[in-house]
Amino acid sequence: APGSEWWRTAVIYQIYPRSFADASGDGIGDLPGITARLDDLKSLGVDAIWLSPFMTSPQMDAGYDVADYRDVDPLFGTLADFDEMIAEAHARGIRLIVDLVPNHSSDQHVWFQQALKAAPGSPERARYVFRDGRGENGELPPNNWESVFGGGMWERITEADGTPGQWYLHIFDATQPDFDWTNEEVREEFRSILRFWLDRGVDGFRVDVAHGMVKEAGLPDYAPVADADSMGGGEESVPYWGQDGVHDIYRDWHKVLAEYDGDRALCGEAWLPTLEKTALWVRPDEMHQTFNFPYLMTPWDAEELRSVIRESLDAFGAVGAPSTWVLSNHDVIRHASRLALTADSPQGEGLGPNSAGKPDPAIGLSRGRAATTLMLALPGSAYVYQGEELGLPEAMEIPDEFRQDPTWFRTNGERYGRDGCRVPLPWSADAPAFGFNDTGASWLPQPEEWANFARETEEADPDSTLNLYKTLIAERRERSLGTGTLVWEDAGADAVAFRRDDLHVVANLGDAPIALGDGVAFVAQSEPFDGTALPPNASAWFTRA
Ligand code: TEU
Repeated sequence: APGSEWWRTAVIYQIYPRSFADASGDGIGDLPGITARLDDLKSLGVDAIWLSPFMTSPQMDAGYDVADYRDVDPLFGTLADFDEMIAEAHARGIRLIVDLVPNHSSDQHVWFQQALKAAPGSPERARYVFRDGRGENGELPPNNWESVFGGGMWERITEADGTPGQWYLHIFDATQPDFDWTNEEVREEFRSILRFWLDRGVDGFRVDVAHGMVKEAGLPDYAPVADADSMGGGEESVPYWGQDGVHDIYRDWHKVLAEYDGDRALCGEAWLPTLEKTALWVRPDEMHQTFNFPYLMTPWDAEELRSVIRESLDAFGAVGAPSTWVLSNHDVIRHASRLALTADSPQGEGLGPNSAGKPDPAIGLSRGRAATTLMLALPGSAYVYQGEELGLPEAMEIPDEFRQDPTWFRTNGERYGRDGCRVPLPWSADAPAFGFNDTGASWLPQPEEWANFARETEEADPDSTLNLYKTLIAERRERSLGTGTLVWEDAGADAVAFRRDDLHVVANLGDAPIALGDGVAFVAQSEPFDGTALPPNASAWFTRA
């Protein structure tokens, strides 16, 4: 039976568990910490939670390196804690989708440990991508691919590891060996893992690196073009991204989810260069939605923003899928900082305490609020990353000794890495670790000025970012803005302006105020302003008498 298709309009809140709330007091967030804060998410008004990895892991990439797909890492709690968390979320009408990491496992996964010891050509090795090297003695890697995290994409097995000689493939860190998704045993194992969590009541999965699971046959050499960004080389085809074979896997998974109550969703994480390619992920028998990264990547520019919104609605609409909207996540510079950078990649290259690209915090916060005010008026589903509802900026002065992102290590600090968007949340201004726990421990140091962004402080301030998000989410629900279409309006070259029934939405991306005309009754303003001239770096929702 068809379900409610709740994901089509949902506001989905991403929890990065190590940094959300820490009930145990060890400085790392956990599942009981989440359970204790569910009322705060209820009052924010979100429909669902996407929970980043919590499964058993040596944490070499913050849990995106899973050693056991059927258990909770002791850092975060137990399966019983998980069951309690999901029951309490459901009791509040909040759905839960969990992060699934199928492209690669941890090198500590029992299958990989067996593969290391097994012989070349064995069924154990066939679950991963093992190859002989090139050169006279196989001393050169099988091809020239470079890891997304920096350095090579291959590691050679030594005597100490197991049966020496061959190389294994890892798109990310060396501790994250890629599975071979042409292997039926791998496919069967993941169907079983899906069912394990579906049986526990999860409402769906966010599928990590959905675009990387299948590699081009023969693993041909490929070097990204010089100006390639993280989307993988622009328009050209990349032998490890977006290969046709991935679609079979999604069709297969779609069927597994449909065995349940028709209300479970797959959301693919696919960094693809165009919206047309992105929309192929969500054909009717594949994923239910996919992150709109072209939208996230759009700089603070009215014309570019108008066209990415138009193209998103067209591309997803053509396959009958909702568009998604996303501005921040645990891999990119928080949008309250990113939107004030002149030109940069969203992933921290060129950032850092002494970087010339250091954003102006006040402009960043204004633009961040304006961008969200625009986003939450769009039809489709929207993702909110923990802390953006507080207006948190990127933490840009993390001392080296605290850093944990493998990109920092693999590039010898050349890439500033993603730790700056992963700092534990501030809940109360005056408590130890700003109320993240009651011991004061914190795996990354929290900037002092975060006292001003504490949840409790913002609760009490009607003009806070938190109260703006609450208003926007409540009005969005009330007015059913998640469904339907938008009508474009003309408010000048520097504006993004449209109408949703009688609600007018205008964002000002220029340097001069925009006159909104007569009879304006505001429903929401990204920041308070007098009169009916919309200042630069602000957005508003209003009706007209
Ligand atoms: O990210 C996949 C990905 O391709 C990028 O976002 C990547 O993190 C970035 O280019 C690195 O600079 C997913 C997860 O979201 C990320 O946290 C994991 O590290 C990665 O997969 C590996 O599992």
